[in-house]
Order: sequence, then C-alpha cells, then structure tokens
Amino acid sequence: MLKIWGRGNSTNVKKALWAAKELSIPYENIPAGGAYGIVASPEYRAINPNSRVPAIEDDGFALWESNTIVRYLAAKYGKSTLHIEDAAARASAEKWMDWATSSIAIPFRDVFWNTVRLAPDQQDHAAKDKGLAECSAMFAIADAALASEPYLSGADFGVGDIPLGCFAYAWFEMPIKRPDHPHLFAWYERLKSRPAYRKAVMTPLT
Ligand SMILES: N[C@@H](CCC(=O)N[C@@H](CS)C(=O)NCC(=O)O)C(=O)O
Repeated sequence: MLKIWGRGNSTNVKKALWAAKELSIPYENIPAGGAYGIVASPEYRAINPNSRVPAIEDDGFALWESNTIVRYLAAKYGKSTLHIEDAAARASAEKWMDWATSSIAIPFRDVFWNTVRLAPDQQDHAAKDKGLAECSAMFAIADAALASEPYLSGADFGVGDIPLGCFAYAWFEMPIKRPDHPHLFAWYERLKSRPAYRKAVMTPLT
C-alpha cells in the first residue's frame, strides 16, 4: 500500500494527501515531522535525506518533494483524471505548481507563522505585513488567470490546482486582511465542493 509520511497540518503534506484522495488510492499516512519527529531517524533519512515531509513509498519506490509526488501519483494513478496528456496543456497547469512553491511559499510562511503558529507575544508584525503584501500581489496574478478559466489546470480540475489550493485554504480562513480577489475566491469555492479537498486540506489550522 502507498505510504505517505508527514503530519497532516503541513501545507506540503496536504498536497500529497489530497492528490491520493482525489485518485482514490488507498494509503497509510504515517504522521512525521514537527512534534511527531521521525524525520531525523536514519530510516527516514534513507527515504528523504532532507529530513522534511512529505515523502512517499509506493511499491518500494521512495520519493520526496511534494509537487513531484503529486505529479507522480497523477501520472501513475490518474491517467484519465488528474494527469494531463497534452504536453503544452500539462506544462500550462504544472507551472502553477512550481510558481506556488517559488513565489508564495516563503511569504506565506511569514503570514502563517505570525498568525497561527506563534504565540501572540512572539509574533513579528513587520514580517507578517511584508508577507501579506507579497502574498496579495502573487494571489492577484492567480486571480487574473482564473478570470478566464475555472481552474489553474484549465477547463478541468488537475494537478496545477493542488499546491495553490492548499495555500488558498489557509489564506481564506486565517483572520487576516486580504484584498478582494473574486476569481480566486470563486475557484476556492469550487475546490471546497470537492470531498477530497475537504477531507485532506480543510482541517484545523495549527
Ligand atoms: N520543498 C519541499 C519542502 C518540504 C518542507 O519544507 N516541509 C516542511 C513541512 S511544510 C517540513 O518538513 N518541516 C519540518 C518538519 O515538519 O519537521 C516539499 O515541497 O516537499
């Protein structure tokens, strides 16, 4: 059975859990990272030498890097669903995966930690405000793209929606000041109608 290592409150782990649920792949989730530890053990480092989550093992094949895990699961188990066959259409969708990691993940972390994870007396308001401004500018780019298509993957939901969809949940549910992004919000509402999203992603923010 597919094994997915990682604590379910991690945005990167949520990507793998959500993809597996979308594809109805039976899996075992082994909580790891954060308070669960495990990631520094030699056994885990043999699977992911970065001591980070998520990582998966599928039929003896070990893999790390959340976006790559989503692509792998889609290519192996989602030929007629999440995986996009046409190279240009697939690249158009997948660019949003790498973009989410390279553009949003770092400022998002500053917002998330200084809103959710850190105690109020430890929060860095300047870092949070800078993160909010940067995330807002990035989400505006996705909002503009979603004005002409219902999904970042095109006409249908696909892998391109998964990474940003994980960030979007916290973005829309955290008590923060957000600019109005109507197309992004309508996309988020579409994601919320997906049972797999609700189960894997819409869990308490911790
Ligand atoms: N680029 C990696 C980043 C992985 C990463 O930084 N994961 C965080 C959780 S979101 C982590 O492992 N933190 C340490 C821990 O949980 O112990 C990926 O996308 O998989």
